[in-house]
Amino acid sequence: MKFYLVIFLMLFPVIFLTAPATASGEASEEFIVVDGLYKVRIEASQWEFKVFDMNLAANEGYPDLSIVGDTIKQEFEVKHRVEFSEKGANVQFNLYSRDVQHGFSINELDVAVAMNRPEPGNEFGAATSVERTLPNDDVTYSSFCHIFCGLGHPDMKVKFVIGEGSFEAGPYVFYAAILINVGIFGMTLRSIITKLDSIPSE
Ligand SMILES: [Cu+2]
Repeated sequence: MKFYLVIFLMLFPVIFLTAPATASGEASEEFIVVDGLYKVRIEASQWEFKVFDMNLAANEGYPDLSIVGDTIKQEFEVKHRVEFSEKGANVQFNLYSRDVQHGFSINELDVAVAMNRPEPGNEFGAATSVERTLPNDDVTYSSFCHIFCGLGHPDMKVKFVIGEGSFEAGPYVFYAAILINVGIFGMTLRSIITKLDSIPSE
């Protein structure tokens, strides 16, 4: 009994941290291309970029996401990682801020755009947009906010995977870290059980 209790207590934070990430109902990461053009809506707020597939939304009957409620909009939302499987296509970024001034940069595409702060009473600032041609390579680009917007500013990042994307060390580092943690967990568990065994049971 003690044994299972210890295991449960130690696994609790792991289960708790992992569950929301796997259970979220976000749209697919792969965006839809229409006539060689990806249309991306980005809403910046402190401190994240919300990314919406405008082509998918238009297909589903929502051509203007500015007038659509957050609940419906979530169906077209992707966070952190977007896939453009068609290399060499064009991409149009439509950028909106929901609070302070933010920036949107992709170094490799020569994009560095400032987003407008909303006027009092408005939900979004005036749109800024930029259009670029994607490369014909399998490559992954990172976008980030380049205008300091407060505490969480460094966390404002989205990855754009073009074609197959470039090699990413991230997942390997992640699994290596899990292996190390499992090792530490095993050793800790062993010493806890040894200690528990030395306590006389009721
Ligand atoms: Cu920022």
